[in-house]
Formats: sequence, C-alpha cells, structure tokens
Amino acid sequence: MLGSLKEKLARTRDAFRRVGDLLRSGKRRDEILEGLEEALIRADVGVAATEKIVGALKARTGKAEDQAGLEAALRDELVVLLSPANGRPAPAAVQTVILMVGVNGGGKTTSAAKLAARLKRDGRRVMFAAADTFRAAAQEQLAVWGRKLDIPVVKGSYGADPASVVFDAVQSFKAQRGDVLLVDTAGRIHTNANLMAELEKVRRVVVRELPAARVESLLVLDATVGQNAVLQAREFLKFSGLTGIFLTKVDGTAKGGAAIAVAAELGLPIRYLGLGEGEDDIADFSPREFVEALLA
Ligand SMILES: Nc1nc2c(ncn2[C@@H]2O[C@H](COP(=O)(O)OP(=O)(O)OP(=O)(O)O)[C@@H](O)[C@H]2O)c(=O)[nH]1
Ligand SMILES: [Mg+2]
Repeated sequence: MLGSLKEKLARTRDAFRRVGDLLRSGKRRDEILEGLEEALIRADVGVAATEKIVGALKARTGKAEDQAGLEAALRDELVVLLSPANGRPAPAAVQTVILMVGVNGGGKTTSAAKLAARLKRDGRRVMFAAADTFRAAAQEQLAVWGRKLDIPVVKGSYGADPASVVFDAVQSFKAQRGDVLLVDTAGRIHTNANLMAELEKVRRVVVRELPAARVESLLVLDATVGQNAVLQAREFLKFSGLTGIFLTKVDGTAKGGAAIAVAAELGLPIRYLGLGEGEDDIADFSPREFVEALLA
C-alpha cells in the first residue's frame, strides 16, 4: 500500500521536496524553521496549520536539536494534526448508513461506488440510495455504478424530495436486510442554507427509521482545490452530522498538503483517500503512512 500511495502522491511529494531539502540543508535551526514556514505554506498546508506546526517545533525542540531530531519532530506534528481527537471510533451496529455529502463535482458518487465495491467484496450486502434529485443525470450516474457493481439502487423521480427517496431506500434496505446503505446526495441546490436543511432532513429520516443503525456522514472534498477545500468544508460544518472526510483526487495533484489544513482546521478525521477514477482507487487513510509517503 505504502508503495502505491507514494506513487499516487508523486506531485504532492514534489511540493514537499523543499521541506525535506531544508531539513537536510545543514542550515542553522532558526533558518530552517523560518524556511519551513514558507515551504509548508507553498505545499498547501495552510497558514493556520503551518503556524501550529512551526510553533510546536519551536516549543518542543531544544536549541541544540540536531536535524534528524527536527525532522522526526516535524513528522510527529504532521501526524498529530492529521489525527483530530473527535474521530469517534465507530460503534458496532447491525446496519450502517453512510451519507456522502459535499460540493458538486467533488467526487461523492464515485467515492460512494468505491466504498460499495469494497464492502461488497468483503461480503456485505450493500445498497445505494440516489438522493441527488437536483440534477437530472445524477441518479443515472449512480445507476450505472449499480449495474457495473451489481448493487441495487433506489431512485426517485427528478426533482423529488431527497428525504422521500431515502425513506423509500430505507424501507427496501430493511426488507432486504442490507448491511450498508450508501446515500448519494446533491452537491448544490438553490442555496447552501436549503442544502444544509435538506441534509438534516435526510439524516432525520434515517435516524428515525433505523434507530439502531450506525449513521455516518462523509464530507467528500476534492484535494485539487487546495486551500479552497477548507472554505468549502466550513459551509458543510453547518450540517450537524459529519463524522469524517473522504479526500478525493489525491492522485495527480500537487495540493495534497491540503489534507493537513483540512484535518487541522476542521477537526474532522480523514477516513479515506481517492486515488483515481476506478472503483479500486481508494485507500484507508493512515496519518502516519501519509506523512511517511510525503516525506520519504
Ligand atoms: N483522478 C480522480 N478523479 C476522481 C476521483 N474521484 C472522483 N473523480 C472524478 O471526478 C469527477 C466528479 O466525480 P463525481 O463522483 O461525479 O462527483 P460528485 O460529487 O458526485 O458530483 P455531483 O454529482 O455533480 O455533485 C468524475 O469525473 C470522477 O471520475 C479521484 O479520486 N481521482
Ligand atoms: Mg454525484
């Protein structure tokens, strides 16, 4: 896994090359810390997270810190920022519902398909709810994945209330004793406030109809937009149910450093990485592995 992650992260690794070069430059500690600040910001780590990192390095490494010590400390700080405390361990439950939320084009539908393919391979009974009724083609896109992966899809009509589609999907899920229901939602409706209200309504239906189920909401964020991912995510923090992040399109972007900004500023754990357009292009996110791959 680490090998292929390193390959997929090639462009982000390039963006971090200056960080590694600086640490091994033989410069004075003060100079290194100063250069590090600029190098991290350029690598899309974001100003707030960079300040935390440099501040922590100043506080935790002694004046006489050798360079190897500084590099190890940087790795540790990155791992800490990538491991926010509110990543709740998922309680065991008979059934799980996963809501995919996020702005349009971020990768919600594709990421739902990736999770579904993997769960199915693990022997779980998986179903899709096509609750993106705002865009005419959206339900069909999920239906195409459903046919490809041989996974049932509950659809509604174009323009239907997403909560009603989810209600129907939940009934079918209960009747068929499914294990995991993946709910694809709209990335855009008329206003953001409406979208958040709509997501709350969808979640209320799930919680009411499946009180014993584990309900997760994954915020799907596109890594290629860099720091804008943080801005997009802030809007979705108004939705109460978020449990984690699915960071997509990490392959081929130099902006993967945004993962650090996203986790640090939103306080939400990154759970999965999207590494391509195919159903197998998914990796569980491990902060330590990610940092090792970046700075290897
Ligand atoms: N390279 C790459 N492309 C991805 C990844 N995830 C999704 N994509 C592509 O990004 C585009 C948008 O993905 P969708 O899954 O349709 O995004 P969405 O969030 O469902 O979009 P809307 O339904 O319009 O809101 C598609 O062309 C996907 O193939 C990824 O991890 N890597
Ligand atoms: Mg979609």
